[in-house]
Amino acid sequence: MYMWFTVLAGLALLSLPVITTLFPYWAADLTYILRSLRLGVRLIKYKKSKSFYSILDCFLDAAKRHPDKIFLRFEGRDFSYGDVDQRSNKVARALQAAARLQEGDAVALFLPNEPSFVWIWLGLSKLGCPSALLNFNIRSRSLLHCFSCSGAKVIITSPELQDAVEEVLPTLREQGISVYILSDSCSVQGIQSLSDKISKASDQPLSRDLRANINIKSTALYIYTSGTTGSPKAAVVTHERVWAASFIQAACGITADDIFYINLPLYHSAGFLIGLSGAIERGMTVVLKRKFSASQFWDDCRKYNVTVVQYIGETMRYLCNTPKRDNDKSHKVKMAIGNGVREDIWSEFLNRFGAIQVRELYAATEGNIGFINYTSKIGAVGRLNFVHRLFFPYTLIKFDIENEEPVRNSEGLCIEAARGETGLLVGKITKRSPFIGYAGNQKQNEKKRLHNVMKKGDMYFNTGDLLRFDHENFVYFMDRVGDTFRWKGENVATSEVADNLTKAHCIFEANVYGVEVKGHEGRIGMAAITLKEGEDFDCSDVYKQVVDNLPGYARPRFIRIQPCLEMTGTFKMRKVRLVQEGFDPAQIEDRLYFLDPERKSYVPLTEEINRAIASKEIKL
Ligand SMILES: *[C@@H]1O[C@H](CO)[C@@H](O)[C@H](O)[C@H]1NC(C)=O
Ligand SMILES: *[C@@H]1O[C@H](CO)[C@@H](O)[C@H](O)[C@H]1NC(C)=O
Ligand SMILES: *[C@H]1O[C@H](CO)[C@@H](O)[C@H](O)[C@H]1NC(C)=O
Repeated sequence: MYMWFTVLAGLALLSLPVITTLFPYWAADLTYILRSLRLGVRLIKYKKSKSFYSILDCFLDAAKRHPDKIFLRFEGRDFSYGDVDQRSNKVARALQAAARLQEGDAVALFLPNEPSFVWIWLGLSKLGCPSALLNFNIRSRSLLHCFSCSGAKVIITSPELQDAVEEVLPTLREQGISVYILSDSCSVQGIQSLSDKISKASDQPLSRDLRANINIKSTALYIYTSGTTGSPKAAVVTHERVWAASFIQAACGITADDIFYINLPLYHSAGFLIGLSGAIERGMTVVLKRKFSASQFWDDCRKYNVTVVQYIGETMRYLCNTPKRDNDKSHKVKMAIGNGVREDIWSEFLNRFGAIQVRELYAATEGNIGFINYTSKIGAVGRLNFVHRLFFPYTLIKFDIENEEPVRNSEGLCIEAARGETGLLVGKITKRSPFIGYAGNQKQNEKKRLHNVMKKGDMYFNTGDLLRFDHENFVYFMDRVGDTFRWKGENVATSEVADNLTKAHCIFEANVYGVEVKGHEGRIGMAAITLKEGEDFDCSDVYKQVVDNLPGYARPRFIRIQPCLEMTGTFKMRKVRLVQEGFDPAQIEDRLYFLDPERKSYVPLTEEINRAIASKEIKL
């Protein structure tokens, strides 16, 4: 394989001008292929090696190599690699003694984004215990649900989350769960202090024998899906998956000298796997934030000489919405890694903050397929690449939006979508690209598997995402299945409509969805929006924007103005409640508008209009 590529590279160099004209992206393709191959070879080495080399071992090596190098910078305090190593030894010893943890016992972390998150996870790894990374925003039943999915018998929390834990404490105690809190003492019965035990414990290294049975297929973490639709599920993340995600920084060309800014929650795969684990893999310095702050973002980058930042969902839009400043372009940030940025914001971001390479990724925590946009194509989430496809076979199949299932031919097999056509992304489940699934949720696991896709008897992972491949091999994310809706027999991609809406000068954010109307097939377009500061809703401008750019069936007939949009912890918009609430002015306190083609404008949605819609006097 390697030799073959050397030959290919040689040929390419010989005929550089020709190749560049014919294949404008060849250099980026080749760099990426070579980097990926190198990383692939490393992963194979880890898989084959007798004593398994985990991300923890990688951290220990880094701590040995450069104990004094700063690993974490947080709110004015610095923690070196050596320091974090010792702290995690103390954690491991304290928990070993107090909770009698054994290799393989899962432990739930219910912690804010603080450095202690990192050394507690490392300490648990030293005992061979997987961590379940609970979202610190969840409460009560949702918290119990997520906790019990992981099968953990121990939960570790911090004083600022004590109230949330106390709320579910009776149930935890009934189930015999041990609860530890990061404080020196705790007077609540059923919650044990942990900080005092950690400070008393020895910082001597722990024996590798404690985790002798961990291998590349063992569970390293439980990471929860964001729950944009329904309750969160615990995705099982194996050590193999941790490695694969940790390589993303390397694949993007990030080095040990870079400084990485983590402003995303550590309980999510972007912050934890791509950010933190990737930083350990590189042996670099991380600037950790308690939470994302648009107003502090660039000042932090300047203060700490940050070179790589992460973004997710709407955060890039928030950065673009901050007041313009003279020093917008003075910083050392050269790369942004993330996912979910829309085309308009991407361009605005580059204009405003300078030539930053944006590495838009497409991947799901539990999925078996991912893309990186490693060229400089605005809007694309990645590129088709035959090597990638050879190792990780995937395809786009035709999808029936109305019935929410793949289209099948007379033999019962799925049909590949044409180039340029939107289809459902499915990844073949193989030994190399397994689907590990969710903890304790066989029904959900089965729902994500598709059988008889290209051949009888094959099996694919259903990503639930609609993508499009263009003729130049660029990959575009279109929508989530379930977000796209049908109206008048046409499919409406909500993300496209939202992009068009935010072009109107008064609209800041738009969350587009389809709502049912009595007596009509399908769902009609509706948008919940927020307005830019100091702007009022401009009925005729928004009307013009919508009518000039969107076909009739895709135009949001209803607009709901909200003070803020409901987001998940990872800055994705929630739609479920909005869809349920529909457009009844008697039920909704927010201002509602209706697109009135006769008045050529949006008009306030009155009871009268609502009645006329119900009685079909107004035709939709
Ligand atoms: C950032 O870089 C400048 C110039 O290279 C250096 O003087 C400064 O000390 C650095 N700041 C930090 C926080 O490392
Ligand atoms: C606006 O909608 C049209 C039609 O769906 C689409 O082709 C176009 O890409 C959208 N514009 C933006 C900026 O997304
Ligand atoms: C994708 O395109 C943008 C456009 O600027 C580019 O800057 C970026 O580097 C590309 N993304 C990736 C992943 O390389």
